Amino acid sequence: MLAIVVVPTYNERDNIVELTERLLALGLPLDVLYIDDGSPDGTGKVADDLAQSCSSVFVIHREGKLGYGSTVIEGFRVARRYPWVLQMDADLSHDPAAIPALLRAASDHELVLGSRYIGGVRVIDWEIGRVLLSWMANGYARTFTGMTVRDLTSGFRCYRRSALEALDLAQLKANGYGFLIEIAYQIWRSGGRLIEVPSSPVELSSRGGPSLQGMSGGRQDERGSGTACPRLSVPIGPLPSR
Ligand SMILES: Nc1nc2c(ncn2[C@@H]2O[C@H](COP(=O)(O)OP(=O)(O)OP(=O)(O)O)[C@@H](O)[C@H]2O)c(=O)[nH]1
Ligand SMILES: [Mg+2]
Repeated sequence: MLAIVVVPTYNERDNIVELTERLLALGLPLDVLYIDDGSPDGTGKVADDLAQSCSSVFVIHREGKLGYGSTVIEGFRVARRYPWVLQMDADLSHDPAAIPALLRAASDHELVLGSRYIGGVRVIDWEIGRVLLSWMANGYARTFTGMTVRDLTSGFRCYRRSALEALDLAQLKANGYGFLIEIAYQIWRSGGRLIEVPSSPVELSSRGGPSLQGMSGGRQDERGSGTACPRLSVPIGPLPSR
């Protein structure tokens, strides 16, 4: 199995080193793709340094702040060559330790959502008003679309490649939370199977699924940083840069 984690970044200089370490510590054959919109705080340079020292980290630089949705779409274009594409935020609000559960569930689903609403609401540092807004937006979207999953606005997700290939990206209108709902809806409407797993590993599901054993086995990185990087089965090749 081979997956890529698409991470939009804007002013995340203080977070991406820890995020990268936590992703690599999973010991899974994951690539990481940071897409930075010219962050004024120098995130792009930190990401370049990470890519320099670890062959499974890649960076796309864009010149201006083009928004979250546009960034994720850019990531999809590059990432579609991977069987599974994960999407997460850089601000450490999404716990990499939940990724094995997302991948397990993705073996028989087109879209897996890392849900904040399974087993109680789990959000870090959110004011109550925001929790309610998110909760209501999700309720409204479920009523409106007929989908039954609860956290449609979760930006912590795993897509099966076929689902990404089938997306009509030109149809996506929103650039924020709505964009996440639109994608889920497109996948669901075309017959895709959706499922939620807890976005925190605390309550990892014991559901069946393919074993992730054998996916671990970090090795010394070829670029010699000393960082143990997961082994790539298929090289991604050069990425477009802007
Ligand atoms: N490349 C890029 N990344 C962005 C842009 N806007 C936000 N991001 C990133 O997208 C992810 C989600 O953005 P956040 O600002 O955390 O959004 P949020 O979680 O709704 O808001 P917070 O509660 O403030 O964390 C983070 O990794 C951001 O760095 C953008 O315009 N371009
Ligand atoms: Mg955030």
